[in-house]
Amino acid sequence: MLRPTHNGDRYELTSPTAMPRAAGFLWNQKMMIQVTCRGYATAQFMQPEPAKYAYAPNLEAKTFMQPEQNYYAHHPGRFFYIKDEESGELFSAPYEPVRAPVDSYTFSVGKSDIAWTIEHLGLRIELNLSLPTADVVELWSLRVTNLSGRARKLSVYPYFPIGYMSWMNQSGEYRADLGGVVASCVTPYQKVTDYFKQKDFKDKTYFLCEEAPLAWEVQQMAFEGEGGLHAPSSISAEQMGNSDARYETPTAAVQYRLALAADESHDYRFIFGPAFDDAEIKAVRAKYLSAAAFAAAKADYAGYIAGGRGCLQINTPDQELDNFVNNWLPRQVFYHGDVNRLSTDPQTRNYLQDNMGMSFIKPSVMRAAFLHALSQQEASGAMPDGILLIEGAELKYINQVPHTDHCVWLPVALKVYLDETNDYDILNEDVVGHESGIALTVSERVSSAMDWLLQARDHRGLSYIAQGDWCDPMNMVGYKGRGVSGWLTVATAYALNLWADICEKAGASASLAESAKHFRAGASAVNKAANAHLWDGEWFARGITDDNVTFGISKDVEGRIWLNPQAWSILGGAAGEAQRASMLTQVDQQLSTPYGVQMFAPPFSAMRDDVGRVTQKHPGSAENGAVYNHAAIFYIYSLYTIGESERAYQLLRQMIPGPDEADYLQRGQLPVFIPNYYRGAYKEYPRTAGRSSQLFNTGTVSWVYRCFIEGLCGLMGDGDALLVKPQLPKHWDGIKVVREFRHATFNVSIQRADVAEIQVSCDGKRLTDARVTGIVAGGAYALDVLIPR
Ligand code: CEZ
Repeated sequence: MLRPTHNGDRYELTSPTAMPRAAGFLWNQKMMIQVTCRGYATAQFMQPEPAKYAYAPNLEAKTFMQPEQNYYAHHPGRFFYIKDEESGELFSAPYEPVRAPVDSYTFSVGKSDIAWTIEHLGLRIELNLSLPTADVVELWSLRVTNLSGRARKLSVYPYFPIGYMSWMNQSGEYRADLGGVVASCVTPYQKVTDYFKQKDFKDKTYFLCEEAPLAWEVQQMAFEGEGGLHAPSSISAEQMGNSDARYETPTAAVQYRLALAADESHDYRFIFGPAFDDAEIKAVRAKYLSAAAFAAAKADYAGYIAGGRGCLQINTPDQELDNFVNNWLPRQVFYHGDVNRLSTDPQTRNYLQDNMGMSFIKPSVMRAAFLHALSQQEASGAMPDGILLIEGAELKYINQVPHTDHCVWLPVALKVYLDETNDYDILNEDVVGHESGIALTVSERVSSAMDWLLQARDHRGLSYIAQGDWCDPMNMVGYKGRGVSGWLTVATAYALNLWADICEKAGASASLAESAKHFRAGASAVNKAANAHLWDGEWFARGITDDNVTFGISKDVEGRIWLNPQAWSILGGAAGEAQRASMLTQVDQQLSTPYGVQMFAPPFSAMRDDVGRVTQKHPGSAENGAVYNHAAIFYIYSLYTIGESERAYQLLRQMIPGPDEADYLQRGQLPVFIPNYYRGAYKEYPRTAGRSSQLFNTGTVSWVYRCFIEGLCGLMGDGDALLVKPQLPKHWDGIKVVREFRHATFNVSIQRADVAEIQVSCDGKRLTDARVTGIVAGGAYALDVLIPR
């Protein structure tokens, strides 16, 4: 039912009903589209804020990409009806809206295209969606092949609903001069100032046909008639009625008559997207709407996606795992670092972690992003809630709510970059403040951010939370100005220690040595405070509210134990060995599920107004006790840092759907990305536990990649060396790895053997310790690594 194909380049699903929300996604620097196996689509483009060109049938609020998108009959999608003109039989590809059971069905997600092959009524329908690299336009091709061995008479109807564009002005018509349907609207507004902001918006949606159709419907009501979407009246009729839409909901549906001899096939091409005016539509047609232009655009786009290939190929006893890590994981890491979730003001923590992942793919992108983020640091040393990426961008939505954790992510992201590149020169780079105009070096700025964290603490030495920390919706713990975050406290210690490490490594200057001492001392004070006020006996508490109530502790009935304080107390050093042992046991007992580890448990069943809106989310969804993968990967990473390889690997594997069929069905997702969460509430709601959010925007993936590279394979940069410290799960005897590092290629074989400690040979020569030095760019090295049984 489900399998990787084309040497891992594609992933196929052969049922439209087994996992109805299974989807693939494509993006370029201006747009993204997620399409389900059944044909529903969610697309947005940047102008410069995210906008739509195919709308829901009712007015949609502007919002971020949602988890667990609700698809309904009139949801935007891309559909193709096929009618047998002789028998009157009807079906649609990929599957919606007719939902006719078909003879065979394949949904095939590629890295740079999404395709379907459907066979029914003696016909084969092949659909393909691709994007160009730099324009906002969907490239659709359709091939109809007659497999029936006799001549056939068909009608073929692409149907691309456009939806409710605007309450002010919307219309649509077939434009013979442009060769397709063009719908127009005025993006609704009320403030005069918005007129000036919006007057250059691409308020037209076009659907262009390479071959002129016989007839069309541009008015949604006329298209459906009394038959509804399953059997639209205009399709039951002999010929479509050539309607237009005049302040009526527009649609793009066209009709072709097609006579096919036995074994004959016919190709169609269509383009769909937004435009400002007719001239732009004409230009996009000339640029893309031909067989040759499609082929060229596809090749170019495939090259662009291949640019995000990553630095690791693994060959382990688990082929499904290899497939994900070698093919899909770096693609998702690249997506995040390349386009920052297509936002103009990414949350600072997201921006830093998404770019952190680029250290493994295109380190120069991470470098530039890091400097850019620092240029927006406030005079106090604080980092803003979001990073503005373009002139005129504004902090919106969640970025208008004060969160106190943003500084933490600076040394976290920087550490990954430095280990991967050894580019310590970045520390001396001048960064001019975007508002102040003052130039400070990177190390001065990071130090000032660390000092900000040190002072943003209460009399007990615990970190204020304001209206949120990493957990966005934890907005009422500290809104009165007193509440503190247990996670942020131990995370502050981690950040300070990391920065102290970096200062020490950077060495030479007396002032860096001084900073290292200062922040090391700070970290230890913070950890002391954490232990004095947050240790609950078997684990660390999540925080203390404005009214001095400690929560996330054994006596809580809901939200009793949270993952983040445990994970980061391991990383930051607050937890001693005995504490770690009891925390790990409690996490195993209270938070583990077959789909990964829950962010906390038990989930909240009702509002707790001294914690905040996180408690109002549905139990087991998102931050309310889901297997929230970002939190899970922090924990996994922390496990690798203390050599807990077994636990780490088990959880890492559980983050990827599969490999058995029951697991795929429960998650409902193809293993082509990691979603931001799987439903939790495993004890309370087992029926829905494990279900994927299908949301591919998540800070998780850069950490997952890091865990595979530095944790499992143990091939991590350290100064001018490559450190070799694999942590394979017990049931593996060995693996093979190709690791690109510092422009050299390492072919690594890792094997269990009768050795007491790790032994590394490089090109046949035994190394005295497990570090490869003297790496030459362009070189190729063979590493033989023996690890204890
Ligand atoms: O957004 C993510 C944030 O982008 O939630 C994470 C946070 O660390 C990321 O920076 C954990 O809270 O506002 C909400 O309630 C949303 O649910 C967001 O918290 C969440 C969304 O899933 C968006 O991707």
